[in-house]
Amino acid sequence: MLGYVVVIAIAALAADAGSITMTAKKYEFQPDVIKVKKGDHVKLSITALDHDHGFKLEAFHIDEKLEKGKAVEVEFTADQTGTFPFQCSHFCGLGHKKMKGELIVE
Ligand SMILES: [Cu+2]
Repeated sequence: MLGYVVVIAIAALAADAGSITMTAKKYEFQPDVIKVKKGDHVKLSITALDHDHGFKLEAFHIDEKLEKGKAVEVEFTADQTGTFPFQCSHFCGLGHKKMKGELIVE
């Protein structure tokens, strides 16, 4: 019985989290601006299309490698307001340093 209650609670949490689909390719993330509300449980599903890339969102201690063609789930709680940069953290070519975006938490 207790197990059943726990399963329902997890399902409710998952339903609460809006999932954002993102792609990464030379040299951009799409979308490159993400807006969420403070307190949101954010779930990103990121797929690198053309090359291995990386997703680094330092303010939330996230640094994930994105293997080409494989969707990577990144989850965190947006518990602070502000504008936070994210960038590619896996060298992918000449434009690598320009491959970045912003997370806006309102
Ligand atoms: Cu890169």
